[in-house]
Formats: sequence, C-alpha cells, structure tokens
Amino acid sequence: MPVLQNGIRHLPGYLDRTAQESLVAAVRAVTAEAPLFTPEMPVTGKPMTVRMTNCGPLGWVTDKQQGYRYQSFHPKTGEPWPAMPPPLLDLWQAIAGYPKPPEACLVNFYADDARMGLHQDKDETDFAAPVLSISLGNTCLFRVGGLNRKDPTGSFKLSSGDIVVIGGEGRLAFHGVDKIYPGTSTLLKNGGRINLTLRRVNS
Ligand SMILES: O=C(O)CCC(=O)C(=O)O
Ligand SMILES: [Mn+2]
Repeated sequence: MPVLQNGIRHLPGYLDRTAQESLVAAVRAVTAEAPLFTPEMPVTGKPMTVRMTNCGPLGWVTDKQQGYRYQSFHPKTGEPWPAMPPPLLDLWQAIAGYPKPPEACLVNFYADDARMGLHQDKDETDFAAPVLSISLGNTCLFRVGGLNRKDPTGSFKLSSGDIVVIGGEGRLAFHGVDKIYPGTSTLLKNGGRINLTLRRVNS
C-alpha cells in the first residue's frame, strides 16, 4: 500500500463496481430514514456546501449554536441515526487495524460545485483509531497537509471505489476537498460525489 505524507494511506480502486453499487443502495436506505441536511459553520452559521447525514450509534453534526459535535440523533428529525450497514463494518474490520467497531459513519454528499475546506478531524476522543474514508461517484481533488494549518500541502485525485486511511502519524493531518470533476463517474445517475467516513469516537 502506498504511504503518503504523515502515514495517510491511499487504496485506489479498493471497491469494485458491484461493491460500490451496493454501498450506494445502502446510503440511499440511510438517507430515506435520515435525510441529508445542510450543516452550518460554528458561530457564523455559514452553510457548508456539502450536505450530510450519518448512520451508526453516533453522528457528526454542526450548527451555528452548538458547533462541531457528535450526537446520537438527527438534528432535524430528532430520531436516532439508522444502523450502520454491515458492509461498512466489514470494511472497517478488514482495513482499520483497530479492535473496536466504528461508532459513526458520516455521509457527505457533494454536488458537483461543492467542496470542503482544509480541516482536521479532531472531535473524537480516540485518535488511536483511524478515520476510514470511502469515495463513490465523481472524482475529486483531495488535499493533504501536515499537523499545522500552515504546513505545505499536496493533492491527489480520489476516484469512485478508492479508500483513504487517515491514521497513524497522519491521523490529525489537515485535509480537504478542493473540487469535484463533473462527469467522471457513472455510478450516481445525477452526478456528484458521496464520501463516507467511518469513525471511532470514544476509546
Ligand atoms: O470527502 C472527503 O474525501 C473528505 C471528507 C472529510 O474530510 C470529512 O468529512 O471530514
Ligand atoms: Mn475530514
């Protein structure tokens, strides 16, 4: 497996087309129960360009009033998040190298004009577990830096079926999504990109 700066691993083409299609079906079942919502930046309330939802016991949410956090229920419906689909638990077991199961799967939906600014995933209490990131649909340009915001960054493309493991020394590396390349995948019939991140929140 290629090792990128700070121990971040990129596994290109890990999921074949059939596996990608079954994950999309699983995500559709999740969004039917837990609709995509537009997250807001803490304090300013500025909407993010991605829409998101979650499955698993916990979900990552953010809004103007309470900021970044994990909680056990959907912020709009008040219902518990849907269960994590078994294929995601299997992927975690195969790749994460961490004994306990993931507690949250954040589902990000990027329309072709959405992006995600450089940030760290640091709302978990357990940084020993990696964040496992799955790409479905259109290709994106993914940017990775170091442990400080001002460290130099590099970028590479993530295609449908790719997995990135944000772990080890790179667990707290800054990362983000610069852009989506429209028309680069036939997986999602209306275009865009889905990113799933599996996260262990508590030790
Ligand atoms: O969409 C991606 O590839 C990354 C998403 C991400 O960094 C996050 O949800 O924290
Ligand atoms: Mn992240």
